[in-house]
Amino acid sequence: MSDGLRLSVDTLALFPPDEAARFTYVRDAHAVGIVHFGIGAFHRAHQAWYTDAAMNAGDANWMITGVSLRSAEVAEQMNPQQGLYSVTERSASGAATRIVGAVREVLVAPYETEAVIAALAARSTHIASLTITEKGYCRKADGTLDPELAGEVSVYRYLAEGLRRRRDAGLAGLTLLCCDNLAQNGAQLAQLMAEYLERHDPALLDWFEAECACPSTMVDRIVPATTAADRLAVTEALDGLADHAAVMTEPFSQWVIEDRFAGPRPRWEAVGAELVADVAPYETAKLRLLNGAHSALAYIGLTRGHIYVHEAITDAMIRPLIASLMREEAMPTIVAAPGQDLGRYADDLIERFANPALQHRLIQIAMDGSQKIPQRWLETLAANQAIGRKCPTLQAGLAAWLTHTSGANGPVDDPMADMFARRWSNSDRAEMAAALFGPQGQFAASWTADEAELAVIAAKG
Ligand code: CS2
Repeated sequence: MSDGLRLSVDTLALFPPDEAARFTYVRDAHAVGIVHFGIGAFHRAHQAWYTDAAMNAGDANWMITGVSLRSAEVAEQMNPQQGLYSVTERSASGAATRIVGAVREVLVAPYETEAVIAALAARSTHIASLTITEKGYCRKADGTLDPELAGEVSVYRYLAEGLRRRRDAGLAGLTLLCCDNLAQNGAQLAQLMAEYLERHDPALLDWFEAECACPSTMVDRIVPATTAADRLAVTEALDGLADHAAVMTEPFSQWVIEDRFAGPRPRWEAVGAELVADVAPYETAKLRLLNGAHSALAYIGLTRGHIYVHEAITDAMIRPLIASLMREEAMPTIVAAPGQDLGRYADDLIERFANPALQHRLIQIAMDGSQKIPQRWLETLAANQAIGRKCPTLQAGLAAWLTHTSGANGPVDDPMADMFARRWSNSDRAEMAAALFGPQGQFAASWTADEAELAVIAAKG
């Protein structure tokens, strides 16, 4: 990208304070209230966007310190812009770009460990939120903590040190807010954090359990990876200013949060979030319908030569499969909350997937399948199995995923990629299907296929 004039606090003056185009609060007047791990495009288009709206509506002291766990890329994009970035909502009827001011700075944890811990231990901080993707939680197949993976470089280490410092300083605990697509994500984070502390700092465990809270959340907004062409379009929308941290998204967004915080929180409910007593029905519906359908579109769509979600959903062979996955296989496994209309949700999802302006690549969704499939598909399969019902579409999905793990769609981007490659080098499809979904298989803790199902998964693709 050229080094033309760039979005920053100085160039912001080009935009009159108009809520539609930019935030209107005075950033320097606000303290940091949130430390966020995993400051990728999704966080910027979702939680940071809600928090920005809350401050715009008069809420105070909820600036965000972003933390990257590994790469310096986002820090390099955002820090020269003092954390400013734009969110562009795209649909068939057009695009709207708005500048968000809620992020103060981005720290790169491996190089700025002390600054990360100090941010967690600051008096003004009340929330540590996370979008570190499924693999960031370092879980074994049975959902417990993998102590080796969690050892040195995981999020747990920073959280544990930050919490210890708070306790030692006599400060209040934090709310740890998991915003990743895991089932019962708050309860999982609480359990994994407790397992980590048992090993590394057992004396902190009681304090953690008494003083901190891990509410569950359902987060929803489709955010494709930003491309060079997107950045050029944003430069035009920003009257010639370049935004190296620009994010693209759909107009839709939803955030359902369990209202169980350890301390203060932003008034997110004033800007569209839903604070509820029980997130489970929303979270389960989102994982099994939206994310479940997404993964099926990805693996089946890729095997049929598609590149984008909106192409796959209009494929006359795929569309009815996605409808049946949602309506016949996933929906009957979910007990809706009062007022939650699952049929309408499924219809709306088909429309959202068909948004031609999003350019959402199937290969982006296809990554990390080993981490996603248990809560997106295997829980649905297990629930149906318990009442003796078969799931032909999910079986077709598993067959397509099996094909994907062989490298048929290009390099396999997955923490289990090495294991897949090793096994594929001396196994046929039937052996692979059994190694993954048979009684002794990799995913047996979530769901086990019977002989007939194994044959279907092995035969297709
Ligand atoms: C997608 C999700 O990449 C994926 O696996 O299924 O990121 C999805 O776009 C979001 O969860 C939508 O809220």
